[in-house]
Amino acid sequence: MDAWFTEHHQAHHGHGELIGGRLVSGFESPVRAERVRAAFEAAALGAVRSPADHGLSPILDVHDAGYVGFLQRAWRDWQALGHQHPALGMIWHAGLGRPRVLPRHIEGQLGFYSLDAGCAIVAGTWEAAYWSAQCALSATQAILQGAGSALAICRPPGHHATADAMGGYCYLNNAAIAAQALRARFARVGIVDVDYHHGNGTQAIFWRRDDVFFTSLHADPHDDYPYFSGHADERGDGPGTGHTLNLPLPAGTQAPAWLAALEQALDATVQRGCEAVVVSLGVDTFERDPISKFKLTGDDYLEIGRRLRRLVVPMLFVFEGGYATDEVGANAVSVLVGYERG
Ligand code: SP5
Ligand code: ZN
Repeated sequence: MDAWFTEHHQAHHGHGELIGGRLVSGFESPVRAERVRAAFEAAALGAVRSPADHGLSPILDVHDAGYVGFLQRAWRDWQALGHQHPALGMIWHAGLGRPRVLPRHIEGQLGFYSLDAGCAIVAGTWEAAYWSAQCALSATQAILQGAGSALAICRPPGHHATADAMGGYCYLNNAAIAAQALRARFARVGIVDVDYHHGNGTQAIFWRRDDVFFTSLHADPHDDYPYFSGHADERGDGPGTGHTLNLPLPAGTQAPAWLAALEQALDATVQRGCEAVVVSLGVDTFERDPISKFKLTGDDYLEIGRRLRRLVVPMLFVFEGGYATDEVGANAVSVLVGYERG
């Protein structure tokens, strides 16, 4: 299995988020991707490659053109006001639900295009988000050309970004962009989201579609981010009804209950006839993750990889969350080792 990685991710850094009314330094830091790359190299699973430039077109197959344009020019517009500090989304949000009219002012646009206060924009945010998506697209290309598996070491992550809004450290939805691109060859694509948080952005993107099956194991939204989606009764709408499966789990969940839920997710993925699968690979389910409340251990990640082998279809791993910087590389790569070597 080869991996795709680029140092462009380093252009996005140094922002914080509002937690308890205070700006806290960012958990979503550049060292995370570096650790995954280093662990992948140490495991000698395959080559680490630089992504090709697949352009904007596959991004616009998933994302709203107005939103993408905003991401491209937001830092410039913000700087034009004389600001040096990061532009923080949602400081002027109009409330839940979609505002009707896009404001002209950059402050208003930051609110319009944000789901929450977890996404700041710095000078290199667009560069990093664009190349993160290109990593996913290059790994997708390998799958389309016949590879059995591939890893996209994406940073920033993607699964909280909707078609037209950023949220939860995510700007472009790498997993959704990959799944959409996989549709060029595979009639039915599955997305198995194992990040600690519900993949609300991915769910929203495929909510009304029956060609991409989305299933997610995550913290119960009664108790944890993203709070407003991920309940078990959310199953898709219209033609997409039954093509979303949410498996919320309580705080303190350990491997036996988590793996039992994974089996349900995999059963459903097989049952829907998915011909290729994208794994939204967050390892913030780890017992020592600083923002999460599940209790998976390092060894459990090997077992997750072994269980995924049951899906005998091409599998694309897209890196998402995981904030225990000392262990994030080993944990993510353990999933791949379990998958490749059993
Ligand atoms: C991709 C991804 O994993 N995004 C996660 C976004 C989570 N945002 C909310 C974080 C709230 C953390 N609150 C707990 C603080 C513990 N000191
Ligand atoms: Zn997460």
